[in-house]
Amino acid sequence: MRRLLLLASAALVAAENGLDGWLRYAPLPGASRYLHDLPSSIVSLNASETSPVYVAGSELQKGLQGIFGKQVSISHQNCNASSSIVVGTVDEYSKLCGSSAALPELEQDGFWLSTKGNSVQILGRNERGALYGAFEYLSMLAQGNFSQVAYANNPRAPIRWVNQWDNLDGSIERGYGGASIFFENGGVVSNLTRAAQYARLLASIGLNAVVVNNVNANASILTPQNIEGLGRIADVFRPYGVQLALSLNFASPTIIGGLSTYDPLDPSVIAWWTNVTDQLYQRIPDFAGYLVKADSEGQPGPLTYNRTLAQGANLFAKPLQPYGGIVMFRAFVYNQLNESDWKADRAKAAVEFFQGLDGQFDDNVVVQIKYGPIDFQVREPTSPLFAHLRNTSTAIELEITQEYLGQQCHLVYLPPLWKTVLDFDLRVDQKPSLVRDIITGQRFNRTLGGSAGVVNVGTNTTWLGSHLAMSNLYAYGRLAWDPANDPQSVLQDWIRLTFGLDRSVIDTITQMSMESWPAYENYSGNLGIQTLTDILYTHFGPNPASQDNNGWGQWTRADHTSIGMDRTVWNGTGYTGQYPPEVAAMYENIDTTPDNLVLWFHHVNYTHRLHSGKTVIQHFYDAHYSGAETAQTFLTMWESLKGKIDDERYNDVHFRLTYQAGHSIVWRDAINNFYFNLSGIPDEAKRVGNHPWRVEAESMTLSGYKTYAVNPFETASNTTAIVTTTNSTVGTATTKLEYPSGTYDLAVNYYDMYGGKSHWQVYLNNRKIGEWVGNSEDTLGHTPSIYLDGHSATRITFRGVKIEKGDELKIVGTPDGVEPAPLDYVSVLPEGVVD
Ligand code: GCV
Repeated sequence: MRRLLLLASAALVAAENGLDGWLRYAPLPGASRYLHDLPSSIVSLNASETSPVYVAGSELQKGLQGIFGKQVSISHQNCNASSSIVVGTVDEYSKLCGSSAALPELEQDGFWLSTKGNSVQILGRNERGALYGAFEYLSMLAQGNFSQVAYANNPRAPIRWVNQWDNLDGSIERGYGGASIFFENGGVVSNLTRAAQYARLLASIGLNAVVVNNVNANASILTPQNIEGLGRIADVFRPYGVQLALSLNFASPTIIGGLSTYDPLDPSVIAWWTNVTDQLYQRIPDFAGYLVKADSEGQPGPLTYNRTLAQGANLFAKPLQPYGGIVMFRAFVYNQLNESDWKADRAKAAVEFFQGLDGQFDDNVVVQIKYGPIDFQVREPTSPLFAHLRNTSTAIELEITQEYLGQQCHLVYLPPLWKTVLDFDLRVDQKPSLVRDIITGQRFNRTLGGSAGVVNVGTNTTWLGSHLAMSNLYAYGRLAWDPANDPQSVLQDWIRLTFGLDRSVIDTITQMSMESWPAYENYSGNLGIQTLTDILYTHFGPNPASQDNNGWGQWTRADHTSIGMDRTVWNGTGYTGQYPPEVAAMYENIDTTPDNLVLWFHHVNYTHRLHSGKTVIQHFYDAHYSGAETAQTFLTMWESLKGKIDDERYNDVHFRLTYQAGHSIVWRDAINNFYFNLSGIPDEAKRVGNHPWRVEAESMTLSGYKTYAVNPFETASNTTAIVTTTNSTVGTATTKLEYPSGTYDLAVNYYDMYGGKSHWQVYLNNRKIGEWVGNSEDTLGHTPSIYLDGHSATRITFRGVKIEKGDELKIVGTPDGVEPAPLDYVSVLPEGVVD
């Protein structure tokens, strides 16, 4: 019988910095009454300290201590002791403790968990399976779930990998949580404590390998000194059942090997890679394999020598094969294109490069495919390549790091986005063909397959740079284990483990998180047009024009009358024809294309009416207002939790949600201004370009400030901001406020660039009501921008300011470095107005 602890809200808890993630083992209020029902000893069936079974014993001990304050001893024999937790492999159990005949068949990494009274059995098919079982049991206890259970739990796929894009100098490509925990100054860091802690977190959600270096790989990762360093990382991973894998630079034989070629069929190249692989296995016997980005974005590959991508992949597969290693070969291969060619389409590239190669890859090659055909956009249709590789193993590549989705400065819970692809039915051969069944190997009878998640944790104690972003990592693991898992129920497990069992905490964070991806899509790129972020710079703030007039192929083809990519077969790029017939027919016809992807597949007038009844342009306007409005509510929802979450995490999250509320307005206005300017079609609700509660900085009385035409124009209200006249002049902007007397929120929109930390002060009738510093380069965890633009544009709000009609508002800006204390506008907001 399931017994779920219903708990009164926990009193204020001690400050937490996030380092333990969801493995806090926080005391369970009121749990003392269950103490006598708990096991009083642990039997871990392996006494070797580096074995996952040993670690499982220690975790169980730590968990019982933390959650219940109960001290429990560990032994390594006596497995039939009553009131104990026995943890080990099935084989070891049979050997030491008698028969395990009653157990169901387990698959690799699977486990059996049974709780009967105070006797608990956790048996893995292998050692890490036992550790996974221990973490599952602890997860139940930490959530106050004392159910009696007896079940087997097997992963749906063997590949449950994490990709880190860490560089040897310690920087991380698209990382927003600090520097690398693995590398610095060209080699492996000496202190690997964080690497071990990371492995612990990953193991607790069933993830089993980490590619530790960037796919844009530096060949010197393979020097003898670095192999030794990698060996040390593998040593700290091993007790958690986490294997190490490496990204390779295809041209390594020429870069560090002294060869004159990297042709994959050249015997000297084959010998070179065989030798490197042997060396790696000598130091790291459980080395997981290689990840290869070849012939993509300037990375070298087999095409240089007119060899196929399959020949390139097999070059690595062969030396790995005797050791059981795997090659993850990325399908992210494309060329620059010319937009004046109506039929050119980057989305077609992966299928064009790979479809003819199906069946030519060695069995230990897995083609790693990004969820959509472009690049981790806010919404993409499922990559059609999943339908083409029937005789090749595949894995889906997801991005936990929020490269195009707010870079951990916006709350965006990603699993609902991932599920649009995992649950998509490609209808291969007119049969059910869910992507999740393809990647797990079930649909095409492949033994390999699974998921790769780009995570990019760093040295920040929050790992990803934001406490709430950790739900994405947790959920990634749970979905890699079983892609049929439900995003909301996984999320709620994470909330209980991370923030406790208070009902209002669970409900509030659930609501915010589940609304976050739709909100982000609403205030960034709608209807399948892609994120509309600046694809030529930081991938963070708005810049719709950056999509077009370049060779990257992320085009919108927006002009004065129309927008969208025509990807039909009859009139466009022919991309729809890459899907199996039923799906192709759905997307080929605009009447059967869902609204949320209409601009991905069709080029239409702004006045085209959607299934919803709205025109495209009005949908843009409405969605942007609604998305930004929802983002304001995240902050107020979070504030309702004050006192229920420790101050350290409460304040940190509060800071980020405040930022998001402001930046969502920057997004809203930039995109709306851009398309209003382009189309000339007014907003039916008269909001766009009409801001009754704003005072433009350029219309204030200026001293030491001058006007500045912002580029892109749409990222400034009225296209203009003000900056100090020199980098050392203090600027003053003054105005009389002519609003009816009352209490308002006073919002100031400004630009916080890197390269300086300007200081602003706000006065009302010469009484200072607030001040702030432009230090987002330190606080946001991502590189903002050196310009006044949609990345640096931000807002600060002073709440509940009493204003009399005719009061004088003065803002004093002191520049710093190259940052000229830029200001865009002031909003005087009555309650409930978001302007
Ligand atoms: C690691 C996008 C990202 C790059 C990334 C690349 C890839 O283009 O912006 O930072 O490179 O994808 O996935 O290889």
